[in-house]
Amino acid sequence: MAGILQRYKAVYGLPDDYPIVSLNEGNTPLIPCEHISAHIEKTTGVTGLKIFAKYDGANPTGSFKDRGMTYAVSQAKHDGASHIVCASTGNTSAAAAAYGARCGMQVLVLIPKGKVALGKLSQAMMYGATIVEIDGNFDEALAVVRKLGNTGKITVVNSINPYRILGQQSAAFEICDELKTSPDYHFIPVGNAGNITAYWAGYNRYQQLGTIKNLPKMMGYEAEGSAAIVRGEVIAEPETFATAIRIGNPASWQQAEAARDESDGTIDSVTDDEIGQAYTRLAATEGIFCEPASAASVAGLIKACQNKQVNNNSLITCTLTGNGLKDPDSAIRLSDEQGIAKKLSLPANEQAIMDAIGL
Ligand code: AN7
Repeated sequence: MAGILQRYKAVYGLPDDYPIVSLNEGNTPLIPCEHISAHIEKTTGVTGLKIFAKYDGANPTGSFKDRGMTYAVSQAKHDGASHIVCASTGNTSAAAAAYGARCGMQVLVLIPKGKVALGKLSQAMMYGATIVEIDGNFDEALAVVRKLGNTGKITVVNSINPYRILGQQSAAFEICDELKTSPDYHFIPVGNAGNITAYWAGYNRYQQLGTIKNLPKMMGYEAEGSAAIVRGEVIAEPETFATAIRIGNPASWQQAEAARDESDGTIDSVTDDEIGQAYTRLAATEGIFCEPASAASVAGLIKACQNKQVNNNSLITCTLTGNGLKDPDSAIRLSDEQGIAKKLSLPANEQAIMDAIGL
């Protein structure tokens, strides 16, 4: 299927000669999660939830960032840019590098040294970006990127670029198109808070167009060690094993608070342990392998049900922002630590294997 700019050309009001740079992003699976629903019913008493995971790890570079990047890079091309730049915890850099490569632009990425998951780093390298590993965190990298943008010689493709947020609205359009209604609650991880801002704008746009009647409550979740919005203060040294959302000064802070307040939703935090439990539960019971940060949405759903913030029989969507293959180190570590993986060392002998698995 065509990418999001082609598919939603009318909603975006794009002219026919707009130079679309696309990898046929979007159109990602909306997967029912009956096992998570049953687990919630059993452990919290909240019953009858219809839960869907919007699995944006199925995008061409493995994360939701492709939705915004197709628009930001197309617009940069439209404007005659030769160079693009971003700061990134990994996924933005992978997407910028891919879309930049596709249209022959020079791509510069600033990443926190040692804190980018292996798959993401391999992507930026393969797509041929110039990679600057800084001795600092994402927030410090973004501060430098803003200054690089101020030179006027290089286009910033972080989510402070409004085309990124516009493109990311398409995930909300797809959800409503498929469900033929809006969800009651939308759960989403929060790092820079660009995506929660985009979904809220997307749902609002669809309501203005008359495609949906009601708006969901926006339920955003930061990692506890990086929970700037929840704590109401910049966190100088954010921490979490979910490195994608290891962000202490979210760029779209105010917009995220507005989405929360206007939708009567919440922005809360989940611990690394809660994220890790949701991460392995999604894989081992639903067959959905997302990256750790993505699981903050489902960890948030479980926490909200424990807190009785969710009504019985609600229609729920959870964004799973990135693909599990992005971060093989976390996958191997947690599946092992939690006893999800059953690794046996046995001779190449069928009887020994049958004995070991009890058949
Ligand atoms: C998998 O790539 O900020 O709240 O530089 O990769 O819109 O920032 C990534 C963010 C959630 C948070 N899940 O989204 C980057 C970057 C995954 C992510 C988020 C990110 P925002």
